[in-house]
Amino acid sequence: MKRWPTIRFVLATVSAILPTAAEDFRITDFAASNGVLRFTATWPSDDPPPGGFLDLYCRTNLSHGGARIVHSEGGAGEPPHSFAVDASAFRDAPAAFFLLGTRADADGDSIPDAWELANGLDPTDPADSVRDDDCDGLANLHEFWHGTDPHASDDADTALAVLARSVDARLAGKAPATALPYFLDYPQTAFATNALAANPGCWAADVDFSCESPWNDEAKNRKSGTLVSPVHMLLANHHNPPEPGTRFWFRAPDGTVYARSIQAKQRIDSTPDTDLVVALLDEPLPPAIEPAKILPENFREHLGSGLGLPAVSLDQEGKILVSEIVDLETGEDAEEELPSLAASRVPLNPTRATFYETLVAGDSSNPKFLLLGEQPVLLSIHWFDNHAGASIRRYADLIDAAMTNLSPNLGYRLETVDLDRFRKLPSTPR
Ligand SMILES: [Ca+2]
Ligand SMILES: [Ca+2]
Ligand SMILES: [Ca+2]
Ligand SMILES: [Ca+2]
Repeated sequence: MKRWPTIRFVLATVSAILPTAAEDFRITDFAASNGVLRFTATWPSDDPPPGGFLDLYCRTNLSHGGARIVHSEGGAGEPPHSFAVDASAFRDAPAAFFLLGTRADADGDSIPDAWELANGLDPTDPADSVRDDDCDGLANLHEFWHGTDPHASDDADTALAVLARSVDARLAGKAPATALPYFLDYPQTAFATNALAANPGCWAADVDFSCESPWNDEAKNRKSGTLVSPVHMLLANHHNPPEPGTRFWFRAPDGTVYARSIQAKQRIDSTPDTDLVVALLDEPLPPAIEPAKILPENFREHLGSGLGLPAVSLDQEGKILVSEIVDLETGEDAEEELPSLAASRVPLNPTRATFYETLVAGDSSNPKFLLLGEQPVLLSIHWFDNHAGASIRRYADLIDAAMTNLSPNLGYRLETVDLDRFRKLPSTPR
């Protein structure tokens, strides 16, 4: 088992990140497990100011530069304050030094005063954080999060901006009441043979979501299967019960319906439990039903944590809902038995927020995607009231192994989208 590096905690400020001496940065409840470091910190003085920023930096050497923010929180209250830090960045170092800093945010718009002043925004006006001054698809708040320039639209060719615009451009001018439903007359009781007509007024009418089974299954529990190869489907394990013989229906963009049955299934066996099942179908689906693609392994070079990106998902009413990414792949939590999650929340962006709805009761097994142009990119296949489901990217190797095990001679694996055709994000955000 790998040893943890030596951990040291020191108090610092952002302007003087190298401290002269350790001060009263007191640590309690320190614990380390499954690659996550947790601790509670108290510190003297009135820092941070109410509503200000609290930043935790990490560096692996105190004698030269290179500290990076490992946790940052706007609107942070008085101490004590609890942290959970992904240890992957310093796991191979002999030592790790944590430094705590604060930044003021006078208007409480989640952008620090100093960054607003340095980038021509108004530190007394909260309205500027959701504006997109350079029309590149990234709100000023998102430009701050990702270290891009709020007054230069050359960020427009990053994957981050393309993913944001892919949703925002489609939402523009649409009314949720008529534009949320993906289908006309979505069946509430009958399944199977219904003809499902597409809603031409849907905000995402031109996007091919044929990978998702809109009729759910014969158990009528209103939950989806998501196709990831012509013969493999992903389901939530709590999707009761996706047993062999259970039928699912897929709809091609031209309206043709294809019925398939589960021939065999394999649960993704991991701790914490991912709640994922791979199902093998009795017959391949034709190319008209396009399997979902996933993020590539190097997605963080292009998207960082993905914070602020819009995500989309179908629900059991056949609507295409919008939520906001908190992280595309969070750390695992063995103590709370949570797997690595693709986590989202109510969008901060006011237009996106009108296309957000809370989950219909019992409707926890529907996939969540990013939208890259017209291409849905699968993030998770279920979500709950905390708006998080196991990250498919994180468990791709286990899913590939299950697909191979279920059909050894077919050679199918999860397919990824190519993000390397886009300009990468700055390497040192903020
Ligand atoms: Ca501010
Ligand atoms: Ca402001
Ligand atoms: Ca912008
Ligand atoms: Ca920009």
